[in-house]
Amino acid sequence: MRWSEVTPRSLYVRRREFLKLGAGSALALSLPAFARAKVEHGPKLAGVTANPNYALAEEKKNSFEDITTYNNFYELGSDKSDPSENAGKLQTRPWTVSVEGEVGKPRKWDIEEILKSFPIEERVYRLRCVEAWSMVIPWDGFPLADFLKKHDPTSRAKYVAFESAVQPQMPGVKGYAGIPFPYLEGLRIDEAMHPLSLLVVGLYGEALPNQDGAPIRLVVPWKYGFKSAKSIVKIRLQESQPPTTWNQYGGGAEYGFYANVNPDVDHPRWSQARERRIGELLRRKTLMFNGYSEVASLYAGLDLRKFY
Ligand SMILES: Nc1nc2c(c(=O)[nH]1)N[C@H]1C(S)=C(S)[C@@H](COP(=O)(O)O)O[C@H]1N2
Ligand SMILES: [Mo]
Repeated sequence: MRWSEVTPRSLYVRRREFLKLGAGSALALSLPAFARAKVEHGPKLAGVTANPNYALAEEKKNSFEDITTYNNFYELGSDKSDPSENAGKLQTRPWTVSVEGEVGKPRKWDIEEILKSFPIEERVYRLRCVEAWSMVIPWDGFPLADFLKKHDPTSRAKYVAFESAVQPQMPGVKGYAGIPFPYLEGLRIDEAMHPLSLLVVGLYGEALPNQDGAPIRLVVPWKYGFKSAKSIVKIRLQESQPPTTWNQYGGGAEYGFYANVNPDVDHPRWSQARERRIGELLRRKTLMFNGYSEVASLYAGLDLRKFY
């Protein structure tokens, strides 16, 4: 096995230090506490109720430390440990989320108004990154559908486009880090309205840490993690399919617009059949739709190889 296949998150975090020590993986594996990056806890969220329909009791949750120190957030850097180390570079107040396009009631929301207007529930979801690692995360948030309906979508609203923040002090947005910014994502309207689609404002009952996409992000658990845009500033309903960052990357040959988790459709450069749950050594099988088979009806009649 290669180092990257047996290396738990904690070793990536302080990998260079381990390499400097010349520690073999056996020694390194016995020292996880030493490897932890310092994690800042956010303020407790008030009035969060656990939604029993999404308790995912059969899965072991990843730790707060896993979820907040092993991240993808290119605006804060491209290594897994960069977002937590650079978390302070994202300014989350004041924060405005603008809802525009094909809606009867466009609106600019201050984040505090959003937090007051929607009851927050806890949902434990699997997250499957397109890079073939995964976690189980207790998110705090509210259905995207509830939020969108407040703006009276018109009959021409066929898609929803999401735009993430770009702030000049974010270290990843300065040069060209491999993808252009702002980070853009999109869903078809029926995907956005599906009860699983969540706007997330916290995890483990605490305000969302910056590295996980504070103050508000999307989580779409049956799709590869890159669909779940972080630190959202704009939501636009529109008639045409929006351009998205990763779908445009590589001329569209690597990452589809739909990007549903599918063990049968490999990425051009690696297999999607299995995944490494962060914190576990052996790979496990990836489940169709990441285990959320209730979304299958959204794609009836679509060739999931062509529209992956
Ligand atoms: N704005 C923005 N959103 C993003 C990303 C990003 O780089 N920028 N990375 C995506 C990817 S590839 C994944 S796997 C998830 C990771 O979320 P997490 O770090 O909270 O686990 O965020 C997604 N959302
Ligand atoms: Mo990802």
